[in-house]
Amino acid sequence: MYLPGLAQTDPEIRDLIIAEEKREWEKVRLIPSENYASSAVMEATGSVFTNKYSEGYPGKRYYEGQQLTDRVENLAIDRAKKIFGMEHANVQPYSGSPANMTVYHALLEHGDTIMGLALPHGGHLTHGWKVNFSGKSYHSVPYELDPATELLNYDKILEQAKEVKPKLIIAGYTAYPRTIDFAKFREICDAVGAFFHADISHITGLIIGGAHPSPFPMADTGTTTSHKTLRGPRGALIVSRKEYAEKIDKAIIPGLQGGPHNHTTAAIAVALKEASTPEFKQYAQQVVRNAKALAEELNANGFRLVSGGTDNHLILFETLKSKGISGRDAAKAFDKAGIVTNCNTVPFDPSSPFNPAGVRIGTPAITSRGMKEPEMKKIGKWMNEVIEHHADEQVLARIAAEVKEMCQSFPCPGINPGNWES
Ligand code: DSN
Repeated sequence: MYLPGLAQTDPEIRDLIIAEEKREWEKVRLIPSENYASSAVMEATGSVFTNKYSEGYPGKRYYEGQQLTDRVENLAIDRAKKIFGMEHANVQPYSGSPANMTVYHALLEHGDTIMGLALPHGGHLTHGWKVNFSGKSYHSVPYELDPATELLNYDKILEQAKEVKPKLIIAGYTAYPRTIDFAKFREICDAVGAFFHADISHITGLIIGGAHPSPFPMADTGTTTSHKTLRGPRGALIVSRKEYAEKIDKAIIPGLQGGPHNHTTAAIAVALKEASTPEFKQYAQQVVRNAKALAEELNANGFRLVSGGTDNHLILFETLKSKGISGRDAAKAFDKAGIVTNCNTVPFDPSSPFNPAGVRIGTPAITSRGMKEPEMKKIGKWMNEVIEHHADEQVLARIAAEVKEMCQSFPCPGINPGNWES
């Protein structure tokens, strides 16, 4: 019997878990922030370390019984420092937003000026967007992409930084398909005396695998979630220069959080170990090759790609003007056809973030299944067919069946269909 504890206690949740495993197996999952965690990561996440409280840090805890949690956390810290080449790591943030909050709390006073990319241009809520704590507690002056190229314009960012004199500048995005020149950000920060914070949540795996330049050790601080291209559990970590270590640690506890999630810490350690293998390097390179192949196919089918293409794991395309369908309606039609995406604003999009003009996709999850360029071509063609027949339920159902058929040949890490019948 699979999931025997749940079968006895809560069959309703057991059924939902199995149904979700089937959904993840049968669909082409293109949300660029999602992935498949390995069985090893899942085992650590579901382990008894969920039972232990351990406020504090290894060797300096408030509760006893930390012989093993200290070893787990030290392993995660050492692996994070080594893989990112930074002097300090804190592996306790509950997720990406608290990780960014911690950095600001450590380095800034409320009311200080910060500069991050505007949300509708691909920045994250916690990079100073007006409805978020980061835009409310700090004086946020977002920078934007260049309207002509839809790229970062480093000269403009420098000009703006000289004018507003931020205390901290954030580089790293959730919907930017191009390479980030982190060295330029270091220069800009040095020119105006600002802290340089890199939020590499989306591209961590690419950085580790050598498929995107690293901001380290140039950046003062860095945050990353652990569940995107890194393929770990839901969680996050912070790395920094040694001089900020104490401030960061104090900002986590007692500043913002209580007990760390030790089961997550264990799984982060596992993910970092997996990411330091040659196989992971190949994975990261293939993620980018797949994104480029998919972008090429979409381009050939008349999709307007923001910035014209991609250098990383992510593609953003406009649908409202170029295909006559809103991003939300397009994403809903893709989903019916077994292709899971999310609608997204595109730069200079006048529509609301809830009903934006574009769609965001990426290749981290499908690459974890072993899909390569030939599958990207098929997916691109299906996506075009979906848009052309978005109101035709029969066509969408036929494509969903074809997608499901293709997916059978590409096993998902962490999921074993043999379990479903037991
Ligand atoms: N929700 C994440 C993403 O999809 O990019 C960012 O936090």
